[in-house]
Amino acid sequence: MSQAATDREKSAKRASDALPDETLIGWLRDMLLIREFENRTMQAYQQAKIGGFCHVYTGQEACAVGTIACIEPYDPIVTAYRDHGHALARGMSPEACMAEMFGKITGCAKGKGGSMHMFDRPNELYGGHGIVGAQTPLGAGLAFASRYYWEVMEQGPKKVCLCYLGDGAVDQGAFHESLNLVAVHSIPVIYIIENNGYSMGTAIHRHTANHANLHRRGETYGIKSVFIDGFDVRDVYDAFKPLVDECRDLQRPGFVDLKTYRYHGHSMSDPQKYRSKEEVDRWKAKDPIARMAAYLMDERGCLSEEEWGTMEDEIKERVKAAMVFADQSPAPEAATELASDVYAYPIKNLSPIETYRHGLKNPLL
Ligand SMILES: Cc1ncc(C[n+]2csc(CCOP(=O)(O)OP(=O)(O)O)c2C)c(N)n1
Ligand SMILES: [Mg+2]
Repeated sequence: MSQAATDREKSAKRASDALPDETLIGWLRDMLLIREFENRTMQAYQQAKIGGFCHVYTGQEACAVGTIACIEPYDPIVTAYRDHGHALARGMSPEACMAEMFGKITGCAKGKGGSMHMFDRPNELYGGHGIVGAQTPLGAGLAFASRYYWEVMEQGPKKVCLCYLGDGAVDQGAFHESLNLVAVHSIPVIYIIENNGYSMGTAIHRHTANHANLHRRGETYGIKSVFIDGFDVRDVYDAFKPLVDECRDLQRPGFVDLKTYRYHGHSMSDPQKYRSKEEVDRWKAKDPIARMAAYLMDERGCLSEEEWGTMEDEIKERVKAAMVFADQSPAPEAATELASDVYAYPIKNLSPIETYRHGLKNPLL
């Protein structure tokens, strides 16, 4: 370790101060990649290259990047439908992510999941789920399996699962049942509420009691719970890392109220009548990417203006290449691929019961 690095470690006031420059620059690059990726996603949607529901992550980049920086590559994660940022931060290639939205065979789910269902087994990403709160029992299950493998089967390392959900999911019954179960059985999952203040067009104070103290929801179940500023990637890392380490070590659950904001509408068609432009601008003024770039350039002094410009150019090129790849990739073959690995019944308008009544043979059986 160089003298400068040793000195920095000694004088570190916060955990992220002691990390190498490259790590922090990597966070900035990852956040920028997500921002640019989402800009191009919106364009492609407007050009009708992407169909179905589509929710962009712009504004929330520090949440996925900061939390994923705290875990190991073997730790499972699961999230809701606003999932492009998690997929990219977890290591999915922009090509696989964009091709999925274009409905192409080269997408992470062979083009059959789309924007809401990013899935990446090698990177331990288990979706992408469209039903609000549906991923919360799945997070409990993934974490239970991890603990079972480590403790009972004596296989693999101690893991911790990250389960992300929106503020709109905190009143779902399945979520409360999950909190109860993971507390009773000491299951190592951390529920991360990406609290962007809105559930579609409904502000959190209109649907959630004691919304200003969301972390109390976790405490009620005896789960260690923290509030974190999700607009500062360093704060996310510094506050989240000790929680991850403790939950992994003690094989216990955790709960985070991660305060953030989304810059664009809920999905691609949202006139946003429920909030003012001034409100959006107030949040944009605290932008997590601009904030991190300024910190690295002006305070930490490890990034020059020129390097920042080069990074922006490189990311633009990187995403442009992913767009070309997605555009040029083939669609799934209708005869062989389209109806495989999906829950669709291939005989149009006939359910299995009707098929039985009509005496038809189910080609899947
Ligand atoms: C069980 C269920 N109810 C309603 C919906 C319709 N719906 C889709 S997204 C959404 C809002 C969820 O907001 P939040 O959890 O805060 O996530 P965000 O979009 O802010 O990321 C709703 C109500 C749904 N998908 N599932
Ligand atoms: Mg929300």
